[in-house]
Amino acid sequence: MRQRPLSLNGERKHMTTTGRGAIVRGAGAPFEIVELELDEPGAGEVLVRLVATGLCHTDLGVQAIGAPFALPGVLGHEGAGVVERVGPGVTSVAPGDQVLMSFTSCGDCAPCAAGHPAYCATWFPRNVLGDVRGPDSAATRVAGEPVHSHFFGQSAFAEHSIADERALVRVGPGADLAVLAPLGCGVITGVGAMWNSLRPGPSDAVAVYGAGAVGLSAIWAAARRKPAQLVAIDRVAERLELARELGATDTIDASTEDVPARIAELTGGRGTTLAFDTTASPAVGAAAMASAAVGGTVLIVGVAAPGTELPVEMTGLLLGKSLRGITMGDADPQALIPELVALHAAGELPLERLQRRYSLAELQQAADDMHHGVTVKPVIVF
Ligand code: CXF
Ligand code: ZN
Repeated sequence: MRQRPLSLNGERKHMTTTGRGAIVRGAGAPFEIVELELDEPGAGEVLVRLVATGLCHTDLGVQAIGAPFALPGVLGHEGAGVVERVGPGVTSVAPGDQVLMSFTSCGDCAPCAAGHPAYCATWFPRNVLGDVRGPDSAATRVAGEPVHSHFFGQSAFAEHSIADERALVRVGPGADLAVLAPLGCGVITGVGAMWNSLRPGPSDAVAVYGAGAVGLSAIWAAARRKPAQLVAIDRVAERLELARELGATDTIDASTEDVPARIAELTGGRGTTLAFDTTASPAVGAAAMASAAVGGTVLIVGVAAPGTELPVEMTGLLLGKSLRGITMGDADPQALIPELVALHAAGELPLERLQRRYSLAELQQAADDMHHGVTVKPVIVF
């Protein structure tokens, strides 16, 4: 990292921070490592030196289609690092603090006030569109040209980030940031689904469709509530093995087994009282509804293409079934992330089991490995 004063008329005005980062130039383009020029943190912003950033399928989805976040831009939204400088009005963190980065929110609207920042009235523009500063005051440039930033209030595939204060969660000086980085999105999304929404109890038969980072986090979280049954469904044997390690009582390999028939068999014909579908597949969502018990609930988290419809058999709903969706585990990062950090420190959250580490230069390889199921959760370590 280098910092040089920008001077006008010989007078020192402000610093530009430079360092390596990954940009995607357009839809379908690979991650490209370039020198980024970062502005000073503005009001409510924080300059963070990244230590690690996890990859999430949302990064790859934007890379593939170049939307809704505009390209060229800097993706990455599971950052972890150390605060270098804070902008005007920042009170919750100070230089030297270790922070995990999650999603941002306004803090003022009714959902934020009620403790549901994932349903912030301005969630989509602040997190998915980014660029909260407006076109004339870009936080990040490449060779003097603005590139889009503030993805999830952070754009963390870079050695430095101008982050939104509300995207940051302070953690203790001893916290291992490289291990904890994925808490910011994937882990809270899965854990929050179980602890904030489905809330399984001892009589529940729970199914989790898809054993990626979100599904496995959900299985771990559900297991702590000790449901009667906890069934993991995936097409990759190693992921089903991990699911068992994290507490699944049963597994179904969807590449070789008849999933509805196995669920019926495992639940004695009752079906699942609670199901969590991470696959973003309409067919899987519909099958989860068909396999739900009388009065059962299916919770959808996967991000499908806009306009995608989920076909639900209407008479099934008359059996008291419910279908709902969730964003970011309906979590308040300031509450849930410290709780998970403490559980990890106590040896109860084996995050390391899901991860493989890569350098920034290996980011495209990490993305390809996640896409092909080589690793559940790649983490870039700077
Ligand atoms: C998603 C959740 C739904 C909208 C876009 C982002 N979460 C995390 O990657
Ligand atoms: Zn994500």
